[in-house]
Amino acid sequence: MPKISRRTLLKSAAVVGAYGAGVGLAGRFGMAKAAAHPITLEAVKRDAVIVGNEATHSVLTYESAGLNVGPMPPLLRLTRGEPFAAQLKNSIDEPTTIHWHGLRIPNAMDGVPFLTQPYVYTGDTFDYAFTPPDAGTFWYHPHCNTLTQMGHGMTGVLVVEDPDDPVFDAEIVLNLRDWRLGGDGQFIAQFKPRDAAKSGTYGTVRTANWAVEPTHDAPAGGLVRLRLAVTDVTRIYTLKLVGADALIMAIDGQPLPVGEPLDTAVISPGQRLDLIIRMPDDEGAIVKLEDIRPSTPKVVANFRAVGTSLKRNLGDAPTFRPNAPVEADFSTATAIPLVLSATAENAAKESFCGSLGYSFWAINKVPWPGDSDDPTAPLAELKLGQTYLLNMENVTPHAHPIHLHGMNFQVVSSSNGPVAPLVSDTYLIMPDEKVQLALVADNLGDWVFHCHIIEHQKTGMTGYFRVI
Ligand SMILES: [Cu+2]
Repeated sequence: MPKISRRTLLKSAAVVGAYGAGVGLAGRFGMAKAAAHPITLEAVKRDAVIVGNEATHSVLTYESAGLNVGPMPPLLRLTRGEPFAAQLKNSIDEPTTIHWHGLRIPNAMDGVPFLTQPYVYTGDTFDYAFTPPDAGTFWYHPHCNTLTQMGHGMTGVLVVEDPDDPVFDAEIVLNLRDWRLGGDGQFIAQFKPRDAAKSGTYGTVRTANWAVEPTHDAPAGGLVRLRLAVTDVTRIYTLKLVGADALIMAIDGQPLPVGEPLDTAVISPGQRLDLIIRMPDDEGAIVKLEDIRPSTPKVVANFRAVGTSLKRNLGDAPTFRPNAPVEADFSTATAIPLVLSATAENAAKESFCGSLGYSFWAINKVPWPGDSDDPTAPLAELKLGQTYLLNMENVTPHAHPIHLHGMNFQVVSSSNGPVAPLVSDTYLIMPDEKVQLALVADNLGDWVFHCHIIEHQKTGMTGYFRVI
């Protein structure tokens, strides 16, 4: 990480005018109407106990008065259609920003250095303000030196409530992530180049809400809404629930038309899952949420039935109000080929936003050179309101959770078999898979499109679309 000088600040300030086609253009999503009372999210470095009794040094997190429960970034609760405002205060020793993952908000609020906003330097602030158009489970994280900043803790869950959300007997929100810690509880190297060139470098300690195998109490015989967000930089989970039945109600914040019985669910970095669990009737019974990928089950979290059974029926769980559909016009759609590949290994350009020093991956043969004030050309220029078909092909032997900022797509078809017409912002494309995603370019600006295995993102598997 190079030192950032004030001279660089002035240089980057000079190109502020180029940022954010969203500035002054309300678009269909609108800027926040009346200013909401802003919360403060202060990026801080501190000690925190993650595993055992010893404090881990150099943990990075967000602090917000009255909202934190422990050292984890606070769970933010917004309301669909109501203005939200947060002032980022940077108290860590390098630049940062906040990206609001999965929220369809104006480009100027998207938090990507150079493409949508300037760096927020140490000691500086940045005011985010927007009105979330969709309800669901989302999350937030930096988009600067992300492997370090996210790897050291800066990943928080964000819930957008709908005033019409059905009420359940309990709600539990879990932030699923790993840590790269050595036996002494201190951070070890965040990645290994040979792993970055494969499926990524896995954490050594798994947590849910920054706790190893936590147990949460829930009413016996009750219906519990479980919101899960995978905020890890690498790990893909295959989740299974042992000891209770559950319905999948929403994927990536988007409600399903009807709840689907949970068998196993694959959920990758960037993705979210909303479940309704029917807790056992017997007081003290334990339900286990397990990760069975690749084979030996690992406990992610436990849920303990407490009290006298409420005797609910899972079949009575009400569905959620849908978010806006992707209104694709297939008759006028333009196809955009997107080939995800490895690239000839070479050194990446130095980047203020943290280069890993390698380039292993590419989209359409172009490895992202790193965040800079001279980025590569967009993957494509999209016309506002037009429908596009992203014909994405993974010619690598690894899975990639590909994330699009600012807009949703609809899954149309896959070479791997029948697909549900899911609406999402993140698609886990498997090795050798070809998938077709329909996208309506309904939000102006430059929108990043990248793999959410952060080592892949940072070593080339990144690009952006420009909506004009
Ligand atoms: Cu990837």
